[in-house]
Amino acid sequence: MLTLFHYDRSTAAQRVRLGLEEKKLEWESIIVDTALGDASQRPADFHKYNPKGLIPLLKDGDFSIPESTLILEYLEDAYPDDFNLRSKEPKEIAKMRLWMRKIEDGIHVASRTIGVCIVNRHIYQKTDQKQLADYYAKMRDGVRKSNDKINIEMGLDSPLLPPSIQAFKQLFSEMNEHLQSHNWLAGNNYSLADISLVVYLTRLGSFQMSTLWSEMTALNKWFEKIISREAYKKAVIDWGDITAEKRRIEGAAAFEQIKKIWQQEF
Ligand SMILES: N[C@@H](CCC(=O)N[C@@H](CS)C(=O)NCC(=O)O)C(=O)O
Repeated sequence: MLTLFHYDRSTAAQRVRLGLEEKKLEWESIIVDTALGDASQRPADFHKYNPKGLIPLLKDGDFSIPESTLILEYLEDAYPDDFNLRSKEPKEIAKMRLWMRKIEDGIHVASRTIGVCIVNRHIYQKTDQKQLADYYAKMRDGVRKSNDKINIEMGLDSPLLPPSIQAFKQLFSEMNEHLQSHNWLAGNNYSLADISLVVYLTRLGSFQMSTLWSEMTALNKWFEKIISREAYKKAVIDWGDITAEKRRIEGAAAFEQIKKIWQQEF
């Protein structure tokens, strides 16, 4: 039996749920939602399976694996007979992994920076400060912790915000250019690359930012194609986002400043 430790709005969890739903695999859900600054949500032995203490974490019987992109590859290897999200063609696999690599090369960290600067900082300011101190004491990734500290203190004036916005502008532009002459990111087939990156359009869109890339027609067509799939409904829409309202309000308030950064040449 597959068990996924996750929570509604996590982009990393969304991509794993997309993989599970596209492959129509049965899985059990266990919610571990520390993102509001509550470390007590983690099961006692969680760090044994994921030293970073983050979700998603997948269990397949007595085997456990963290890291969303590795979980997706594991599902392709372990369940090859179900709907295929990875080509058998070495060159297409390499192209797929190059797109996915961008996530760990900065995009996921940039997404957290944008989230903390726009909305989480307001949430954390209202959180019980003892609970929040415990959350940060238990955060094992020192870079994540110091980035959060800067972003909570400085919000939209954080020096980490402009390069994070620019990282997305660059990514979306590259995707748009590629998609002008290809149906999917890895070439001919819908793949792990598509489901891994689509979640960031959803995330930045939740901050009311999508007009920034409204002219990127190929990217938007690709997005529409994915969000109309049944798996996207099940994996993303149906799970929802308990912070959606806050994202919408704080995103709208931050829009002019974000737009200025987006329009700067770097
Ligand atoms: N590289 C990891 C990143 C995982 C990650 O950042 N997880 C976030 C949610 S997207 C998390 O657990 N957040 C909880 C917290 O911030 O306390 C992956 O791709 O799985």
